[in-house]
Amino acid sequence: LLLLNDLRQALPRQQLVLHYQPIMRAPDGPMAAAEVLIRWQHPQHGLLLPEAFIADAERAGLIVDIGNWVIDAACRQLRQWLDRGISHMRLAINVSAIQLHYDRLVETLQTAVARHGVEPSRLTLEFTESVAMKDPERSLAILQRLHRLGFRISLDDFGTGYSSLLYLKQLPATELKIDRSFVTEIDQRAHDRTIVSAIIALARQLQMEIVAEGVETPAQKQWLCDLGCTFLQGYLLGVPVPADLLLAEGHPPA
Ligand code: G
Ligand code: G
Ligand code: NA
Ligand code: MN
Repeated sequence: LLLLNDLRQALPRQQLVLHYQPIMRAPDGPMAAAEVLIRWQHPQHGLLLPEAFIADAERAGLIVDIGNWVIDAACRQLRQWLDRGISHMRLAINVSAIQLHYDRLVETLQTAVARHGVEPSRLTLEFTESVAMKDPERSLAILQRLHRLGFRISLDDFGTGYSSLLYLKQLPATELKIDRSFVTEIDQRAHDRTIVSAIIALARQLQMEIVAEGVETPAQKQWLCDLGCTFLQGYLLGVPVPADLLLAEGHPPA
């Protein structure tokens, strides 16, 4: 409850910050994009991860304002990278169910890309299956609108939700992200390899790119590449870092 009062002040007090985690082209780069991950620099509790406050933000009706800030701040950062000649840079932004059903999401996104002069195709919007399955008809209509405007659509945590394949077929997704629960033991369990291989086959047939998340070891990476994964994300390739460290020496190159 105490945190919730603080959370209301987090935006006006400029305590929210964005970290960026590289998404690398398999097997060895270059960086294709970065996922935008929000953090809260709390004056007493230090740097808080989203699991400490996003659910509260949703319940308290703060997630739309926070989400709008994320979109604008991410576009501003992208513009800075583009101005510095990092011409291939893209960002992936997480969008929660409440944001998707907020009637001005499309407008907010259009305003942000126009303000900062970035093409919509430089933004990938990450939705989970459960987000898309909440009011499926309406979600589909919004996603189709975003897709027509040129935004890229990614289905996050794929395989953990309960969307039907029929629904998947209609989704204008450009990308599937294989949930890290299928990656963690991929080098030990033939069963997990079978599932990942099936997801990749499905994505290929539907002409979607495949991002594996939670890649932590060289053995996991090797299996994912052998199975045909096109992009990799995880601590092995790069942890989430502030913007100025993403492209710094020792971190994945531009
Ligand atoms: O950053 P971390 O690695 O702890 O992310 C945990 C979860 O928080 C992820 O599921 C991610 O989708 C979610 N998340 C991170 N940043 C944002 C954000 O800007 N908006 C929303 N809605 N969720 C986010
Ligand atoms: O998919 P989603 O957006 O929910 O997940 C992003 C979350 O995954 C973030 O909290 C990020 O910090 C975390 N993450 C990124 N790479 C790794 C990894 O290699 N291992 C683990 N355990 N978590 C990771
Ligand atoms: Na995500
Ligand atoms: Mn995910």
